[in-house]
Amino acid sequence: MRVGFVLALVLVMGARLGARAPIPPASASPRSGQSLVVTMGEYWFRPARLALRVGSTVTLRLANQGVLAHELMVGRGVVREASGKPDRYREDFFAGLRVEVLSAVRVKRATLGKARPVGPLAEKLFMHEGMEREHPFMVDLEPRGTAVLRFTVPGGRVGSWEMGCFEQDGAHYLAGMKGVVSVTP
Ligand SMILES: [Cu+2]
Repeated sequence: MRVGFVLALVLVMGARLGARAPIPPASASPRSGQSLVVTMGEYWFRPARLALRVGSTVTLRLANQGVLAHELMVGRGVVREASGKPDRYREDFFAGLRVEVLSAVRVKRATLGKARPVGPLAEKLFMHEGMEREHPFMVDLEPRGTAVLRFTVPGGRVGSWEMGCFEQDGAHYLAGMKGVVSVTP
């Protein structure tokens, strides 16, 4: 009786799993892809901690749910202007990375830095910032703006990074709009 019940339960669960999630192709391993959603508002990132794995292809969905424009930069070492206002990161997480732009809606501004854009949407998004190589990779979204980026995490990025928004002359950063991006092997 009990065995029959367990068997029935397994069958029901199996049927559900089968209906919801098609079996991935053989080439896809659990480590190969990460899908992350990061929302932004006054003055936060949610979640405020991201965990990335070396070698994984990350699909990052950014959404501005605030009433002000917000940006995402990921780096290390805050660069301050002469006035002392935080402006950007010295070391850019995205430098040298291929970044594919899968979608971009209500983008206020975007800088490519030393990242390499992939696809027609990326070329369009970064077209006006072609010469601004000193600035880190950055995507700044208007309220209700969204962007979907895809990149693969290289081995040299292991360690702790920071994500931050430096909008309004660094005021957002000073108000606490930052988070931790940890990269594990
Ligand atoms: Cu902000």
